[in-house]
Amino acid sequence: MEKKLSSADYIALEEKYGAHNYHPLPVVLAEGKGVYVWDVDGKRYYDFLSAYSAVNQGHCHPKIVKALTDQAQKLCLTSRAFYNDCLGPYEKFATEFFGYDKLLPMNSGAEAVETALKLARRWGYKVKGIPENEALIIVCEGNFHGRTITIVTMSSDPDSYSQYGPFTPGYALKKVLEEKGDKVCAMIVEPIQGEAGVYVPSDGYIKKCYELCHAHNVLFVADEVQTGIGRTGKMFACDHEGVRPDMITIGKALSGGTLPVSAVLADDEVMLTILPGEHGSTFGGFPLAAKVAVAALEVIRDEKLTENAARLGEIFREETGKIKSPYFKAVRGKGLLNAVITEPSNGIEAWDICLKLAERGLLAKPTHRHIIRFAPPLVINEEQLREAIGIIKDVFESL
Ligand code: IF1
Repeated sequence: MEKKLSSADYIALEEKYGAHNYHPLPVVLAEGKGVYVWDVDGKRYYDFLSAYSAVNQGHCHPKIVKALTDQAQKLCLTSRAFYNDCLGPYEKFATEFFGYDKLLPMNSGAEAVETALKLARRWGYKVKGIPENEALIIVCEGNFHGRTITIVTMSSDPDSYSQYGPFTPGYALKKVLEEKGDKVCAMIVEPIQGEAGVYVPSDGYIKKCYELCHAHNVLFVADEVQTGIGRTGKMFACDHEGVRPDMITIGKALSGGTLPVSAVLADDEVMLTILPGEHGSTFGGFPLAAKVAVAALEVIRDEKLTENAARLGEIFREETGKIKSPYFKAVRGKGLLNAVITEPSNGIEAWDICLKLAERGLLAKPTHRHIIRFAPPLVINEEQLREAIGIIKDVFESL
């Protein structure tokens, strides 16, 4: 019988054998179900991170797990060298579900974003007629779109890009549109900046960007890897402003947190600028992903998780907004993507507050020194939400 390892043992293993590219909270999880996760000692927590919005459908959703395990016994991976009986039906389901002509399947969110950047440049050269190698892409201050070298080239956060140069040329901020609009192929934006600290843009900002882009024949690309699939109380965060982007990147909850499954959605004019053999990935859209993604989207639809996020998000912001504590500054967000802005002082930072929340059975993580993101699975019910809000209030008011 193997000796039962303690939390400290597991942490030591990662410390010794794993790259130190994260600084996790000292909690070692072993099980997850719905809104709850359990650590190796059996302690239960509310999961208010949802793996950065990948677990919208709740941990180990039975319908999604069944789709995964059923398909895993039949056929996992064919590569795109051949057709299979899962990808076409998934692409049909998802393009009708989201209202786009086509879907290009990838794995991680970063790969979906890279694919969107390639599609945008390809469209720029082949459709807009930008001279080869001169296409520009507009990005926003404070963006987070992933961690590949091209993507961190666009970042304005030194933690993301420093000492990873030389960088991929061709990215500029919004202000360049007027001066060099003829060379700009696209603008890419997170409708709500997650990593930057759940920055909800002012009403009309997304629509204004969309209109500005279209005034200069520039593609408006929304990165909804984190905000999409019901998280903000609409299917896409762009839906809050009635904007239908020319391209959307999705990921995370597209698999309900079971596998890395991402995709780019676009209409034919953009999507068909990439010809057979000009882009791809070994696992992109593989049968397991195709079946899991359909099940994950059916859960969002059938359990009305988007509507639940809208209703419970209002309660979350209203109730946490009543917190009386010198360490509590504000709460902001949309749907169930929210963040509390703390007032670090007396040596107490967001990290310390998250440690106290964990002691009280609620997991959340700071996005910066002073911002704590709260994003539970969208399957949470009002009773669970109110209990969690009670924990948050108690912790802040007892600091
Ligand atoms: C980490 C952040 C969130 C994303 C948006 C693309 C991607 C992400 C809007 C890339 C990924 C993840 C990455 C993960 C933590 C998490 C994160 F803190 F890093 F920034 F959510 F805010 N577009 N976000 O949010 O998708 O390649 O990761 O599948 O790197 O620790 P990915």
